[in-house]
Amino acid sequence: MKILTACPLDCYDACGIIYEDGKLKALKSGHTQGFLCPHLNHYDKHKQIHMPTYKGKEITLDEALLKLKEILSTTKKDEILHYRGVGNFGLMQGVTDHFFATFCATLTEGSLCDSAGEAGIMMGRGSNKNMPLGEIAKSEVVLLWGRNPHATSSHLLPLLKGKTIIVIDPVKTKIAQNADLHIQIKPHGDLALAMLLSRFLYIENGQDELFLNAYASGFEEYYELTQNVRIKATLDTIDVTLGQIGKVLELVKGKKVAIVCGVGIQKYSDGADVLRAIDAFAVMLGLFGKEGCGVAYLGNSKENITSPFNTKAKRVSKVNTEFSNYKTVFIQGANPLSQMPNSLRVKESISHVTNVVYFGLYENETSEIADLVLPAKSFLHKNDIRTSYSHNAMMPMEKVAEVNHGISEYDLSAYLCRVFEINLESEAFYLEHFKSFSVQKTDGTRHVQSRREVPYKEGFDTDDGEFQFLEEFDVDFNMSEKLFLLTPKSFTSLNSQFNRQESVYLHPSLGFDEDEIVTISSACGSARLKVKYNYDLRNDCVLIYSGTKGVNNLTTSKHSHDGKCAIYQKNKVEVYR
Ligand SMILES: Nc1nc2c(c(=O)[nH]1)N[C@H]1C(S)=C(S)[C@@H](COP(=O)(O)OP(=O)(O)OC[C@H]3O[C@@H](n4cnc5c(=O)[nH]c(N)nc54)[C@H](O)[C@@H]3O)O[C@H]1N2
Ligand SMILES: Nc1nc2c(c(=O)[nH]1)N[C@H]1C(S)=C(S)[C@@H](COP(=O)(O)OP(=O)(O)OC[C@H]3O[C@@H](n4cnc5c(=O)[nH]c(N)nc54)[C@H](O)[C@@H]3O)O[C@H]1N2
Ligand code: SF4
Ligand SMILES: [Mo]
Repeated sequence: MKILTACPLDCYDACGIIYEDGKLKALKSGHTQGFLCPHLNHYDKHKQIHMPTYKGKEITLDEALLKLKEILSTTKKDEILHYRGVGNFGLMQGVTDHFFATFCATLTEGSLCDSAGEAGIMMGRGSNKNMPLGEIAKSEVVLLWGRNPHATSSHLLPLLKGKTIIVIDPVKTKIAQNADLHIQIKPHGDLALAMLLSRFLYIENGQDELFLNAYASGFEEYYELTQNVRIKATLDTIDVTLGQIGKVLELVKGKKVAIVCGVGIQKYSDGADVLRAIDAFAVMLGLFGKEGCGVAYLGNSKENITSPFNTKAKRVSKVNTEFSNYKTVFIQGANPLSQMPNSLRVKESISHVTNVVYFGLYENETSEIADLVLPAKSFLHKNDIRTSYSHNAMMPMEKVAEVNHGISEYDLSAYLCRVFEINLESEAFYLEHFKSFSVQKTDGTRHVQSRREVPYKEGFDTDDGEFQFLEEFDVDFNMSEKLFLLTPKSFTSLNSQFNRQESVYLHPSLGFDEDEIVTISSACGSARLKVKYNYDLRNDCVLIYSGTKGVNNLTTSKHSHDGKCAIYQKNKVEVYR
């Protein structure tokens, strides 16, 4: 029997999957194009937790639920924290928020991921409507600005064939190696580069005057602002040449251009300004509201969908959560001991919590320190539905089989709502609620209603319908002798899920031996890792992939200026034997 489902992972592609005879096969139609990535091709090889444990001892699920009830009823409500990540992107995952919010526990806000960039986009455009994959397919030029599609969006690759490719990335990624132009920029040089691109476009009279007069009339003032970027000194600092700027302009002028951005460019205090300045360059080129043109980032996957759950609650930041303020912390779909910034602070803070409850699929640093471990059911064994941040489909995720281990988020919430007398509708009610925000197309697929393939056709969503350019900026070049930390996504893992990396990647010219163990240190802490050579790196960079044990000993728990986002690449580092 064939059952249609979708990959649950936090990934740009949100692939359609067919479950048949115990096997996961990629949907042939649509962007999934018949192939999945290694994570899903080997999904069943990763050992999941089957038995609940309390203080390290296996217990039955019934005993675990009773224990959870006891923990929650003996903790003061303002000493309970619900910390939820996006290990699974299904919309039903939020049902636990309903229980905890109604129970008067504290929830989280902000993000470890994309919210600095999103804040910048919101300030400029008034909303964060994404350029979907289907539109990127129609463009002539694709400018990948800090996005590594071979690792994080492999279904973009077939769409790039035959197009002009420009890459701006401090790493000579696989896509950069085959690009028409690669600017191996110094990390954090993007704000200055985006402003200089707008400035030179204006000097060459290449701006889309018709578009600007209609939707972005502040462009002359913005041009004046860009004049504050000193050309020669800045280009030297960010390691970009005038020739490269000229080449970008030559390749994009008069073309259908998609600027495809990733999260690496906004892992800094001023991450919002970076995306806003890139948007501004796209605005100067008149790239909004037109077919095959636009800026793709992580859109809002829940745009045009209202939550059926009660989500009104006191909230604290996900980035620097003070766990020690709580007696009971319930962690769902996340591995904060590895993935939150400043791991040493996180470990210290969480060590004061009396009851750490971990609700997840895999053993990891967080399950290791948890008092109560509750195994979740995987996406194959529960009903859900998902949307995506890079396309507009709404995809049902039907249960493909029954298993007798683990518990779904809905069943756990139903249990808690029952014992604490909180109202909860049926699972089917909520799934129908989500579905009601979609329309079925003639080919049977569902799309989120009123989400546009080409957003901003009638102008922007700001108060006056016009794009709001940056009005001030602070190019914060950190000129210290220390090295930049790059901490991007690995091909082999999805953050801390699946096959995690164990090395630090360095350019051989830094003078360390391959396979030697080195110490990498920053203002926050240090990590000891084995060296692997990578000739594709600049020699002022140290690369440690997300999910590598110890990488977040090095990162700060400060927030971005806007968007309450983690800023993993803020700290510079040193390496020594
Ligand atoms: N295989 C795999 N896929 C994933 C994930 C995973 O862990 N593994 N994680 C998922 C998640 S949670 C997310 S948020 C997405 C993110 O996916 P991406 O947006 O692709 O994120 P990153 O890998 O962090 O960064 C992409 C590129 O930005 C570059 N970069 C870093 N710093 C800078 C800079 O200062 N300037 C410029 N111009 N470039 C820079 C890096 O070198 C890297 O090549 O991927 C999702 N998909
Ligand atoms: N150094 C560094 N740190 C980073 C990043 C970086 O690039 N570099 N990236 C940041 C980003 S962009 C992100 S999004 C975060 C991600 O950080 P986390 O949200 O902590 O993500 P994962 O490490 O993937 O852990 C997800 C967990 O969800 C659980 N899980 C999976 N499916 C289910 C399910 O159906 N139900 C339940 N209950 N649990 C499930 C799994 O057990 C898994 O351990 O990491 C951030 N941390
Ligand atoms: S590419 Fe992304 S969405 Fe597709 S199967 Fe892999 S992890 Fe899932
Ligand atoms: Mo992310």
